[in-house]
Amino acid sequence: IARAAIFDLDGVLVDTAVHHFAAWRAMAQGLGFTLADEDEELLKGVGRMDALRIVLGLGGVEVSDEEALRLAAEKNAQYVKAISMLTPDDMLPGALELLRDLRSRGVPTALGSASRNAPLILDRLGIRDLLDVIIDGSVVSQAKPDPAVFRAGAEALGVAAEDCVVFEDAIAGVEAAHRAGMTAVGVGDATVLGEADVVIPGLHAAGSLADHGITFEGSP
Ligand code: G16
Ligand code: MG
Repeated sequence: IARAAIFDLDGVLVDTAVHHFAAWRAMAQGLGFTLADEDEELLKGVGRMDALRIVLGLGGVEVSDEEALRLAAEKNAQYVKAISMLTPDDMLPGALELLRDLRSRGVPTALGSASRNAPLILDRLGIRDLLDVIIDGSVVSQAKPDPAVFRAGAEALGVAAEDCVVFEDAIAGVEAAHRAGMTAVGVGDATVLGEADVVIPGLHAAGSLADHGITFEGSP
């Protein structure tokens, strides 16, 4: 029986992964190469500068540190433009319902995201108050698969790692959860997230977790 839930943001609560990838694609195009559809998985959950290095590596492009910062800023500007138009309707199916259900049952929740844009997104979606603790890329600099972001979430909630369940859509995030000593629920494609303890297609299917022995105990 778990005592806390930690949520990744991009790809779990909201479908911003598509905007991240569109911005990386545009950057690659500008540098003269094309990203393939399957490259997206490599970038999910990975911090901004690490993701940039991966993209440049895919294109075989080498740049100075200064140019790397400029490219990352340019990518981010396009991404921020896209997420500035998010509305509460852009939450993924079941996300709002699950957050509300956990809140009503007194189960503490945290955000564990690599993104430095998390506060903007939470405000656009209007769900900041449904998360007890917010750990994002501005709080923790080590990127997933480093477990730091999830450890910080558990610590701030005052819940032991083994009592936390992490919801993640990224391979790097599932690995981070396991390295933190937590249960990892993969959200998305079971063939991609095979390392997770359980995989559900989306948070709308969170009710089926009980069949896999994952339940939450709150203190209402
Ligand atoms: C997210 C995305 C990654 C992105 C990272 C950094 O992590 O999945 O693709 O590179 O944040 O985002 P930003 O450039 O906005 O700081 P998560 O952990 O929310 O999935
Ligand atoms: Mg994610």
